[in-house]
Amino acid sequence: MNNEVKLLSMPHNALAVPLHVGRPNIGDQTILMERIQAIFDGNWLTNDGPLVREFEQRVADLVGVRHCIAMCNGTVALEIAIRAVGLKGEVIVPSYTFVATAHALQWQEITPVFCDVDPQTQNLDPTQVERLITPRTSGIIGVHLWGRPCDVAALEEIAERRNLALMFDAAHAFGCSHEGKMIGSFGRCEVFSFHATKFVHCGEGGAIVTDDDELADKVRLMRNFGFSGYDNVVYLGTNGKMNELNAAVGLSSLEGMPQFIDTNQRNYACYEEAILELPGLRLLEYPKQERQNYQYVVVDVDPSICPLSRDQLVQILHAHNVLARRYFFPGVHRMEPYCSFYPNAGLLLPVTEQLANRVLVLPTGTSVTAEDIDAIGSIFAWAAENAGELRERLARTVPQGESFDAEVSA
Ligand code: T4K
Repeated sequence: MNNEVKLLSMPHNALAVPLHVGRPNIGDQTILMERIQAIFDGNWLTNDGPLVREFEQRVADLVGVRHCIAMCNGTVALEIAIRAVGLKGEVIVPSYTFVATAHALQWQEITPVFCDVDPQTQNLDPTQVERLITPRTSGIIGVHLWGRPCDVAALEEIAERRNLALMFDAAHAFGCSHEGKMIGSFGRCEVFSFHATKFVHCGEGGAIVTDDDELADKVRLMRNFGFSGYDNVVYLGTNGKMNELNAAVGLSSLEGMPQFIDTNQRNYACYEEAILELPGLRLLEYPKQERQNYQYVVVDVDPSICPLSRDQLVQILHAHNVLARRYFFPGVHRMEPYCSFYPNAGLLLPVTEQLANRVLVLPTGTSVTAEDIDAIGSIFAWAAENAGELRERLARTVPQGESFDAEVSA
């Protein structure tokens, strides 16, 4: 760690153990171990095994759809969904998302067309979507960022009127609802990620959920090389299968959901207090009337009020072992290969650019306690009191906007 960054620490209040964003929520480990033992006793490790089927059934029941097809991860699930839905040419996606949303298209030589987001919802702005449609556009992929729903009705209306396919990247939104209906049940299909950092996880995993029987059949074939029976390949396919070990982790995680939600909600309430210590911080709200997983504690740092910039604050937090993240900085349009394709894309994405530069995500989940958040509140208070000196020290370290990950994690 750079000396100037070290000097940012309050002498007494660094967290003893680093607090990560995305520390996995672990379910009941005794039951998990029993399941793992049963996998080896049964000698069936992958290829549509009994635990994968059980996991699929439980996810489908929870979401209220006819089909859940479990996959090895969310990115492959997106790739398969995109191919099965028949997307080609250009597809409209947000840039304010994790890079996998765009990569899943580009990987198949489909052009992601980046659309700006609405500043309130942080999700695709339907008005902007409409403007980006060209004769090459085949579809729209909305992302329910942080588990907060897209404007589904507006996107459905556009898709229907312009004859486009609509699907959703619901990587963050497992266990969340929109207008009383579970996320996972909208569009042609939706895709979940069950990565270790997600609210419910399999270690690595993903799934496509849909009510479309034909699409579900196609996706099942594509997930397993296109095999229909022992020797018959009827489709171009890949290996997208979830294995039994990941399904075992997923089942325990599903069973832990009530506890994970309670903890996340408690942590969120603690953060509501903690952020008051530093002016200009605002927590992204979750609609109270809907089901939510509260997996992301997202903070907007208003540069006109906060005495420290988002990046300065992240550096200070890291110096205290609070490993806040700049999700999703710098915006997918500023990453390769997209920044080489569209060097001026930022001009068309003012809201994305603004969010990417002022949002930070704080640690939550079952490994974060109310006391930890109390300590984070004290760091905010201390930062508010010492903002002038901290700004000066930080100016001597890393120029703003550049990556400081290596320094703070060293
Ligand atoms: N669409 C969207 C909107 C997504 O957000 C994602 C994934 C996808 C699609 C693709 O789904 P997957 O193919 O991943 O299933 C992380 C996750 O790897 C990624 O799944 C997630 N989104 C993204 C938002 O976050 P990184 O590069 O930030 O991960 P990393 O390695 O820095 O880990 C994040 C934090 O979690 C670290 O602070 C450490 C902690 N962690 C992580 C792991 C894996 C642990 O404490 N334990 C662990 O086992 O992408």
